[in-house]
Amino acid sequence: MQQAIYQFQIKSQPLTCKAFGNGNINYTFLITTESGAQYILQRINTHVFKKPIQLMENVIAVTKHISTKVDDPNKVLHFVPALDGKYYYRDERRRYWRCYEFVGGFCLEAPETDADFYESAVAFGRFQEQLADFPAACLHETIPNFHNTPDRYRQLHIAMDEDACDRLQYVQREVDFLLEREQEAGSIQRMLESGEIPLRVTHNDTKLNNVLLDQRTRKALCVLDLDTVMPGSSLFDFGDSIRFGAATAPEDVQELSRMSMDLHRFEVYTKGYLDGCHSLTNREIELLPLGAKTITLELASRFLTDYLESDHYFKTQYSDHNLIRTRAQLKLVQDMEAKWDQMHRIVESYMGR
Ligand code: GN1
Ligand code: MG
Repeated sequence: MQQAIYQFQIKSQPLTCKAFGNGNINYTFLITTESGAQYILQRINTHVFKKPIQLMENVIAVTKHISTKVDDPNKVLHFVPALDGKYYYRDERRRYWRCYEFVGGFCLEAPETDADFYESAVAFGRFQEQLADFPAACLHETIPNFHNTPDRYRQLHIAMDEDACDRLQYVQREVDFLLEREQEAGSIQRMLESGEIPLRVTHNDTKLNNVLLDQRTRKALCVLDLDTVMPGSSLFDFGDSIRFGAATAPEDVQELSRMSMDLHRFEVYTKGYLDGCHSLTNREIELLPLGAKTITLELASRFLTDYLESDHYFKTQYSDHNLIRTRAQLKLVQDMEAKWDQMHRIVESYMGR
């Protein structure tokens, strides 16, 4: 049993504790209690989230805002206060914990049906819509420059210059691929800065496995993992869902021939996202394919940076894991490029609706 659970105001005696989910950053446990009530206990990764108290202020503000907009209490997360009333507990080793009620439901690593993927798209679209009137100025920036793609490239350049563990020699092809696309990858950030596309309050980590689906109906209950809710671009929220959920293989597949982008799934998600969120401008809709490509390049450069810096950021299961992830993302980019015109035709059919 993780002792931290006893520091939260849960209503019944904890019985079991199991590692839960597949997050790459935090440490997550499912706690089952005597009464049958279940809780998620999470240890926040403070190497990644340097200001956990501010992070929890964001998460609580966002969930409170959403709870005023939903008809069903299961459609938003309910955080449990610690014994002192705060929404986190700091243990004697200065590790930060939080806890929320778990009402059941499940997350998918890949859509099993189109309907699953459509549901997740509506959930993320709706999330965007629910936060459209959230006062963005109240949000702390939990990870500065999180989806600032030029800044991610800048960090890659630093990692290459330093080459701290002599790994650059193994990744020349991957580096070349990324650098050939550096200009294009920075264009969304530049459009945000010039005001050509709006800055919105976005989720910023819209993987399919961050959506909780109802066990019985398979309808989306709510969106999880609110740590990166910050001002950002809808293009990245859309794009990250495509990168993860419209891919034909997991993000760390070794056999690159298995990795491609499923155009049909791309269309399903486009429809769902725009059904959930009505406020995108035509310019944003037109740029959705670029959102998918940019976020995939950005994550590839983050994985590669982490590989060059000896894997201190993402959890890894074996020594080349971040390199394998990089290659899988680049293969996905390559396939998007091959399908570029078709992706455009799809999104254009949704413009002006
Ligand atoms: C991390 O923890 P998880 O798996 O939901 C990461 C995302 C990446 C993702 C890649 C805070 O998210 O940005 O896209 O891994 N989160 C953070 O799987 O860096
Ligand atoms: Mg997650």
